[in-house]
Amino acid sequence: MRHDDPLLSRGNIFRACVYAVVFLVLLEISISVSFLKQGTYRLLKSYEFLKKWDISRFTLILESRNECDWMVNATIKNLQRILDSKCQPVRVCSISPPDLVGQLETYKSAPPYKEMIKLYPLVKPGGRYTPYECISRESVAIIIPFRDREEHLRILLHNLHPILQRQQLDYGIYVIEQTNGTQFNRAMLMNIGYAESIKLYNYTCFIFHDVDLIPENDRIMYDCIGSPRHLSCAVDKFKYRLPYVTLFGGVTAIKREHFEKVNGHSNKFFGWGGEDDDMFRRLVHHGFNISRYPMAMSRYKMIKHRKNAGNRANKKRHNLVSTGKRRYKYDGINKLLYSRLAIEFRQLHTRIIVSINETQVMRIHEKSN
Ligand code: UD2
Ligand code: MN
Repeated sequence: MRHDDPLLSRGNIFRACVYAVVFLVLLEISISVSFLKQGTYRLLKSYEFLKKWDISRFTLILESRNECDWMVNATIKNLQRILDSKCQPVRVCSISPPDLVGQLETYKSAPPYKEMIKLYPLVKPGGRYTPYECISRESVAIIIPFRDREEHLRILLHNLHPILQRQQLDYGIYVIEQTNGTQFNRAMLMNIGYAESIKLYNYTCFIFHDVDLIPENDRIMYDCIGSPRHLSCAVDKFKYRLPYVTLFGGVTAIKREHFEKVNGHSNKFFGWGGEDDDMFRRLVHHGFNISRYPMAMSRYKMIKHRKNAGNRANKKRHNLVSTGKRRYKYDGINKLLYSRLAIEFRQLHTRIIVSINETQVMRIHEKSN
């Protein structure tokens, strides 16, 4: 070995040491950065997951720790479901949701709102609900024409919310209340429900729902896949038989585009009767087939009631129905004249209070004819 070998000079050995140290430091830094990155990545992923899941539900779980057992149990059950889905990408909801039970014992009474609110903690103000375990195929507005039937409404809400949640629907419940002083106009209230609800959310499906009809089976899907559907075929009041084939009263489901194509319901029917027959004819006139579930399944209970004083049988109804075709184009959602007096986002429904001036409404349509 030669002592003057330039490769082994002190300077070179020193430099090699320095390079080695620098190399090790850089290696260390890059490893930590990559760990950090993974950590951040994981953090971001879990944040995204929480965001998808909806932070408010998470908060709800934390808050509910101090609440009664049922609330904790309900939220734990929901949490379990999410874990069961193994945090996989959220999928589209099935057309046959897994939690349906079929024939139901209906609730014939309901607790006061203060109590009922606690039973449905996942319903957001305004009666809105969106499933977290899957993405709904459509968004559904339940429209309830209403006046002076508070108890019926409470019972209906108590029955509907759990069913709609099991059906995994992205839904909102809208109660359209007509002020006193004029004859009740069910069909026009349903048109108003359509017009007001689409201002609030992009609904693609409408369920028009009498306040006194309670579904007896949760397989009666409140969606609009396919043609317009008459849901309340078998009502206990009519001995579970269809009084006549073209009946379209009670509860109906209509896709937004179909509803718009027929210009909605007529606005001309003040008082009881005829408006449902007019809608049936409208739909058929525009080429739609009306579908129904089997009679054994689409069963409803009607809460017992008398005819309301503000909803006297409409003497003009037969004439209006037989001449309806002339008005379809002018009499509907394209000519809606009403005043919205209030909109209230209550815990289990949105209440929209409107006044309708019969003389003005009838006059508009005369001019258009
Ligand atoms: C039948 C129809 C209904 C409608 C009506 C004629 C069925 C099952 N039902 O119901 O859809 O065609 O005949 O107009 O075929 N309402 C109030 N307050 C009132 C009056 C009516 O909230 O003062 C609302 C409420 O949602 C009620 C609906 O309008 O369920 C129909 O009125 P009804 O229940 O008095 O009439 P009914 O049972 O003969
Ligand atoms: Mn009724």
